Amino acid sequence: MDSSSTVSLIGAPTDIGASVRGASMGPEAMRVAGLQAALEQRGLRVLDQGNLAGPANPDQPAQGGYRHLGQVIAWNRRLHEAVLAELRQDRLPLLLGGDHCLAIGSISAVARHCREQGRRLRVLWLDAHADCNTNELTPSGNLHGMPVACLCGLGPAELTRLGGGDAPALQPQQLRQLGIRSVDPGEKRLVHELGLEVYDMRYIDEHGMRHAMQQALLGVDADTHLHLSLDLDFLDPEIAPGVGTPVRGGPSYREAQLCMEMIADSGRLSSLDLMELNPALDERNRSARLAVDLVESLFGKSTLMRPRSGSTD
Ligand code: B3U
Ligand code: MN
Ligand code: MN
Repeated sequence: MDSSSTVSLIGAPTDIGASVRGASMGPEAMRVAGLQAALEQRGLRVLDQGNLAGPANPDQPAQGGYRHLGQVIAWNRRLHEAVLAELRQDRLPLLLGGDHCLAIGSISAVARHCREQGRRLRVLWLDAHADCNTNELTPSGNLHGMPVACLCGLGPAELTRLGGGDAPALQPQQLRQLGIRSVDPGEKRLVHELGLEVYDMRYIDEHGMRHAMQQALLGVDADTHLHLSLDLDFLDPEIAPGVGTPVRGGPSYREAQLCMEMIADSGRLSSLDLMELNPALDERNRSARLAVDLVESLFGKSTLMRPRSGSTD
């Protein structure tokens, strides 16, 4: 990612995978908070591709352990195509969610592009939740609690095979989860079975964000495509109240900034999901403004003292 790069904003205004309504308004709230101008300030070119269209939210109960599966498939298919088109034009896709079920479309497109280009992929998943349920394990049927399992091949074929072919989009070893503090009992077993590398809040409390991020970024090199999937409920709800499923005890403002700065310092960020902003629950758009603030750090608006490149200690 250099300063001549182009970022493409893709809005996906839906809350189809959640039970708390309102994430559908997320894309517009981030635009109102000045996302485009902030990126341009960082020297990036920005193309706002507008919002995708898709089925409305019928607010139905779960069937076979899934709520709104048909609609979730329709949204993710469109998103997969849209993200892939941007990657093929050498642009950095920035998904404006929308609930986190949309990461299935976004990350499956990134994984497909990396496979086609022979590039390594590392996915950082920042979230209060592990998002690793299946239709059998889920307490809610909400698909925003299942994208990690789907991306690893566990889920309905229409979602696990979005990019064509029959391999899952991701190998569990390509993922790193940070900030996790709410996991359902069956989901916990699956996280262990898959062998996911998780830096939960306990780890961050004991070892610090700096060490957790150093671990999460280990092995990222010049050939690595780094994807960040940022669920805004990763952040402590005291600083980011505008989310549908807040969980107390998340990273502070300073911890979140450090996390973004370390991603920026890696120089490898190549695609990004900004998910689960719920303006209906926000206070005067402050969570959206915080998201923009963090995005600025992700793209290098940093402190004066930068670590020497290559130094990791
Ligand atoms: N694990 C719960 C809650 C949840 C997951 N992701 C969000 N909420 N945002 C579930 O319903 O799967
Ligand atoms: Mn999530
Ligand atoms: Mn979450």
